Amino acid sequence: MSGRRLSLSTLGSVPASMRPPFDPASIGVGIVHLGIGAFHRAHQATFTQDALAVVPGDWGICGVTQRSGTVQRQLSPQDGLYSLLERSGRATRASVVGAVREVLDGSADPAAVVERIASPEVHVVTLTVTEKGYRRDPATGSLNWEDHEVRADLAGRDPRTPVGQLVAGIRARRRRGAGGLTVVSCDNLPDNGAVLGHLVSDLAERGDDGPETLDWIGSNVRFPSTMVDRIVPATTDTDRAEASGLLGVADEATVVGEAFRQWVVEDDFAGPRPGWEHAGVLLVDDARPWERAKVRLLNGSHSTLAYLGQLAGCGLVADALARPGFEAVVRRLMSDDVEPTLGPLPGLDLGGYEEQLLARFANRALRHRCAQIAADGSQKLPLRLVGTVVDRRRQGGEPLAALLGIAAWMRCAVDRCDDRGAPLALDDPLADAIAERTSRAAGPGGVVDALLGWTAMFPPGVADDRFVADTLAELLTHLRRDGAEATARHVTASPRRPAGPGSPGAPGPTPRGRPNLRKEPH
Ligand code: NAI
Ligand code: CS2
Repeated sequence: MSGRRLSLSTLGSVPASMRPPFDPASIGVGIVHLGIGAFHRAHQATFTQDALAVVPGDWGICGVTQRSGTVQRQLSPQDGLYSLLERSGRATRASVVGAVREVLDGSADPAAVVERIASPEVHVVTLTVTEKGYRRDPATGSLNWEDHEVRADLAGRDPRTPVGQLVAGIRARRRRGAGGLTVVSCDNLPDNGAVLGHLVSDLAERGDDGPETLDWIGSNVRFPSTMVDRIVPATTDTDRAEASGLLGVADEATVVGEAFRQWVVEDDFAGPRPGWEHAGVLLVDDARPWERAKVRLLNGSHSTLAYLGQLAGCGLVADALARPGFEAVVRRLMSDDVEPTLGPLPGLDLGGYEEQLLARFANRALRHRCAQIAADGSQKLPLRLVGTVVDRRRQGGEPLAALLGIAAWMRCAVDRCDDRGAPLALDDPLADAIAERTSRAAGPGGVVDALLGWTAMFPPGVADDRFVADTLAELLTHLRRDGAEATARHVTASPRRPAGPGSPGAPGPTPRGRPNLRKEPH
């Protein structure tokens, strides 16, 4: 390879079948994306590219990195161009995406981000800033006003938090008469549109022109909820080398994904939008049932596999799925624990969807690491597993598989070692708080009580449910003594409680419950 790099000037040397279906230089910016990480480039940007192939328009994307200049250094020398490597089994398909037209470094130049959001040519802002990027207090649903970045934005600096950037850009739009705006969260958060709208309104209200800005938001800004899905592992140097070989020019910004992708968006826009429906995007009245099903079935299973897999010494989630007993845990999680908590999903074949999920997890070509999925557990588990436990207990159920996923997280987060005693890193914004809360805990019961009483992860009342507390302590004891595979067998050999949706009785403070775990002779 000549050492040349992918760019508008070298795009002509890339195999024609891999090039974008339009001239990237011909499209103006109409979208700002906050959090231009791997997932945006493999998901929303590809849907936008495909929509532009059918309905041309100025829907180029201005991507904003939030915490480092790495992605800007990867994309800007390439005129925003990058390749997507779709991996399924032994086949890899490369294509160049030309929808990203500009990349800003939000930490180095926050004023430029605000200016872009405020420009009248921009009609849509999308976000993938990770669950932690919203800096939300789970106990109140509002911003975490103690967060040092939120406080710094409130003190009047050029904003560096996504919510701060949105509020500053919306304020400027109002002052300039730049027209309405649609803000689309594409993070794995149930009811992500309403969550983000609440945070934006909370912060806007605290400004000098709070009432006027709130009124303007109410009439001119929309926050549709979405469900987003495509498994996109972090890119490796091996991926970059493979992409460069396939393209014939160096690509520093390639991303990897499975062939499967799905995007469900509420049809609630303040103004114009790309013709996403022409790319297969589902525009619906209410995305919440879709997001709940996806976050609880896919992401709840993903996290459970990731933690059990880490304890069992598995590097890849595909390896974890192949470990004896782990697939049975995931199947029980989906069928017994999650399904009864899902509302009606007209037209969705749940059984087929679940089988498809298992096949997607088994796609070893993605090389999706357990450690990546296991990261940020304090932010992910409340949405992926704790909600399932709370709802199942309200129905009188015994969600053992979901509780095993939580217990496996506790083992990873607190003991920080696997079943062979090898160290496990804890990549979590609340790692210090977890250590602080559990450092003096006496035994598994002490660890469980210390964590269940932590409203940053567990809603009030969960700690009062002795079945939950006792089962978690029992599972943590098993995990420490017998390891992940043996504990998985315990759970899947335990009797299944048929209590279904609508069973009477909220859990409330129940008498000291005994977990329904079959005891194996030691
Ligand atoms: P990534 O690490 O490639 O990108 C994360 C982006 O979020 C970066 O731009 C980073 O600057 C920004 N960010 C991280 N922490 C932040 C904070 N505290 N404040 C503001 N910005 C912050 O990760 P990737 O793969 O792009 O995933 C991002 C999000 O997309 C996930 O957290 C999830 O919500 C969603 N998603 C990811 C999928 C995947 O398979 N990777 C699939 C479905 C949804
Ligand atoms: C994964 C998700 O890293 C993780 O937490 O569970 O990013 C998962 O790959 C996506 O939600 C799939 O759509």
